[in-house]
Amino acid sequence: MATERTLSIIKPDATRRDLTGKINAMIEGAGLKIIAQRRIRLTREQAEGFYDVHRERPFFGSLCDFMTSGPVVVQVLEGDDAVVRYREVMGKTNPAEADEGTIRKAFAESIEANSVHGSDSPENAANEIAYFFATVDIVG
Ligand code: RTP
Ligand code: MG
Repeated sequence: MATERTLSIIKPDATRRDLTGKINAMIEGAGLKIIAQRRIRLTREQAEGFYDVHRERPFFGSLCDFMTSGPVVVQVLEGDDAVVRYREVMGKTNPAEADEGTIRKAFAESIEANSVHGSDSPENAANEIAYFFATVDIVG
């Protein structure tokens, strides 16, 4: 198994309900180390840039509205197969389809307000981590 890093975002629906600690406990309980973390308010430009791959999707505008509606917590997670492992811990995009024990099953409000983001490949993880963190601020 390869040690990997992935980018996590605790989304505004979760920070609004003060779920950061509970979500972090699930992340750490799954064997993933939180090696960088910052609470920020995304600008419209940052949200649109981050979700640029979804620009043509019908939900793009609504997604950027949601992601700028409150604070988010951006994090770098490290562990064995971190990209896939974290997506397992997150659960399916639509919480109605998410497995028991996953973050989205426990906390997500809807397919959009689904509490967490996780990178979907090691390549995207590297780009997404660099979008929010300087190398010096990641302490593995
Ligand atoms: P994420 O990127 O946030 O980790 O989630 P994901 O891979 O499971 O889902 P993705 O297809 O990449 O979609 C990104 C985010 O857009 C919102 N979404 N809304 N209204 C809709 O049908 C819809 N579909 C997706 C969700 O917030 C999703 O996480
Ligand atoms: Mg995605």
